[in-house]
Amino acid sequence: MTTTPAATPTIADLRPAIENAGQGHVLSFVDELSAGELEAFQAQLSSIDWAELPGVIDRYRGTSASEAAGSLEPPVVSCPSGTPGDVAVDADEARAAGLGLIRSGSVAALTVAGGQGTRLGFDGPKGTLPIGPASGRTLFEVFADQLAAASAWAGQPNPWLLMTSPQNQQQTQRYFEGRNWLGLDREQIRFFTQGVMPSFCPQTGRLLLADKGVLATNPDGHGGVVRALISSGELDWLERQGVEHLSYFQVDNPLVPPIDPVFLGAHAGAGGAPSSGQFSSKMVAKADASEKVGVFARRNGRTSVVEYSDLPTDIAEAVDDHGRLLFEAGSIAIHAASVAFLRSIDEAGESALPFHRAFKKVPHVDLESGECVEPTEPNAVKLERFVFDAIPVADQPMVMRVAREREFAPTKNPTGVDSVESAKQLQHDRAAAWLAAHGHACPEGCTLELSGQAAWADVAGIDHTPQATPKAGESAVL
Ligand code: UD2
Repeated sequence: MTTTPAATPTIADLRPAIENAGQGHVLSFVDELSAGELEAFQAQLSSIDWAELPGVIDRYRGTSASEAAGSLEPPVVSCPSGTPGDVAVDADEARAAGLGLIRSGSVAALTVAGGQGTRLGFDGPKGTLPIGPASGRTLFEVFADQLAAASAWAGQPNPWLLMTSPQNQQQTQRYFEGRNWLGLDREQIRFFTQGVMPSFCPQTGRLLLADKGVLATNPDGHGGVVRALISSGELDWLERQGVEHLSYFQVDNPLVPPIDPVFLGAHAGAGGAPSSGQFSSKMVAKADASEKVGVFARRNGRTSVVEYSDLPTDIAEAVDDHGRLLFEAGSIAIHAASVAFLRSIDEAGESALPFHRAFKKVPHVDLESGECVEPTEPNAVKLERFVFDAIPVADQPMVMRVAREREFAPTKNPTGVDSVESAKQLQHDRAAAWLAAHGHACPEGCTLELSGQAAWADVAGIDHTPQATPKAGESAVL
């Protein structure tokens, strides 16, 4: 049976709601649009919640760009490797429980991949960036290979959900199609697209036009993942499949274990971990006070992440009696979340996931002249949600310490700190350490990388023999 798609509302249908929201000016040029432009504009306008918009704009029009840090205390940290001061977690018990969840199909991986490679000078979705130091594999391929190994071990395909943005949705999907789904089952991979928020003028609260028939918008942040999972029907789908937990990670970290049994087991409360199984996170000790990662802290008794740009320097630099940073618990943006918790977060709406605002330069159409204006100063408010704002809403959110050199290689810049170069070096270093742990030295001048199988075996605690024993000067995928 075929169904007729609901017709997009026309400008005449939309006009009353837009005018009631005080935004009638966005229709100033509709008479000049071609049929195609008009159709696209109508689709964009009908995706906006015009009833909710005036309230949101009023709440976020203020001029302060950073949120108050409030009174902060260090968080409770759990640790499977026994760091003094942390809550000890039995790694073997946690791993066994996590493997059980993976084998029973209760776990899906979730990558937030809405970002472009622009900051890296790379033209395309960030996940399509070549990153493997020995293989040249892309970020997506590195994750896919580990998921393939985990699925082969589990005897069933653990789903992989990828959140794209309207900007990179088509390109991302075409990339996977063109590469035979990176060796995974087609059915295993599920794309969904995040929403956008319109940019507005902080003085007048008016929306800006990027073109005569296009609102200026931006992706609604990785916190948009909760709404997008629901509006796309993916959360319903996960529930139907019996998936209970999502293993969440960012697209820009080639060292992340996409599915980590110890972490997932501890998240579910195994091994003595203090966790309600709603929302858990990994942390590494910050490299130094100025490292650009959010920190875990207790604010009004609730565990939270304070983004680095909102953390006052004196707090970032404060040390304890041993000279250790008081707020050393850096967020590496790896989380586990239960499907049920994400649904409850969406129901709580803005009180659970508030917007964060940024003041940006947004080119726009001048309403008088119809010309495009390139601002020289920030002229617009952009709103985004952050997924880590869900943490204080959870009953007993776990923060687990992990080894930076095994799990964190952020790829933000073309060279220098947190760059493509450093991410390649860190992957090599990790592979060399793994080779040494398997009784082989790393010969002079080698470039090494862990295969998906070796990386999965490592986190799953399974024996794995190196696929190759490299010779001096060689590149090898172990
Ligand atoms: C993020 C964290 C920072 C630290 C760091 C670790 C925030 C605000 N900061 O910094 O505390 O944990 O990562 O590397 O999260 N994304 C989307 N849609 C969006 C926006 C972002 O999918 O609308 C994805 C993006 O593709 C990437 C990730 O979210 O995978 C991180 O986004 P970012 O680059 O804005 O955050 P960053 O690196 O400044």
